[in-house]
Amino acid sequence: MKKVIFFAAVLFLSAAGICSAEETLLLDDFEVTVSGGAEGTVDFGAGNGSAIKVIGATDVKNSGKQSLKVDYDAVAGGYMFIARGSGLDAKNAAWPVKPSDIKWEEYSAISFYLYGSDSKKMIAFDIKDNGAEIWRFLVEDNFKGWKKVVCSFDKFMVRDDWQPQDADNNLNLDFPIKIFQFEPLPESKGTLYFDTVELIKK
Ligand SMILES: [Ca+2]
Ligand SMILES: [Ca+2]
Repeated sequence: MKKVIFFAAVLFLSAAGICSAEETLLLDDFEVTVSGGAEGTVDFGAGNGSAIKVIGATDVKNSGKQSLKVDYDAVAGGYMFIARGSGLDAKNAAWPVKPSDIKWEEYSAISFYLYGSDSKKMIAFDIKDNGAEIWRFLVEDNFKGWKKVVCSFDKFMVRDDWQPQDADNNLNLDFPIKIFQFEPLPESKGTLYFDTVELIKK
């Protein structure tokens, strides 16, 4: 009997160890009434022939009550964006947690859940740093259903195709990060869901 209890205790402790091995901070769960435009809760749009529709989906979600559902048509030469964070054109698109309240030095990665469609197309995940410089992490949609995509800060590449006019362009990822955005890249068309954006402790 003692042996059984011992093994049970070992199992419990190792399970607890696995759980605490990855500490996370929930940055955004998309638990908002999704709207676009100047008063929007999500800053999204498309141009040069590409089109996008963004809504909250309660039927397909990873955490909370809903995810972000993105119907998109990304054509050659077109662009699109689905962004949340501080300082966006959409006034109500800030994360539930303030960027300046986060101890960024304690985290090594940002992650999100993607509900893939196995389209074999690429999706860009961009972050905007404290100097307005945009950094990019690329993900291939090569699976079906939910998957956690972990983007280590040291794996982001500075965007060389476009930067905002006020970007510091110092090739340094300056914290706090203020904004993240998704962009399904051309040419592709379909439906994706995003949920549960987190920071992962070192
Ligand atoms: Ca959610
Ligand atoms: Ca910078």
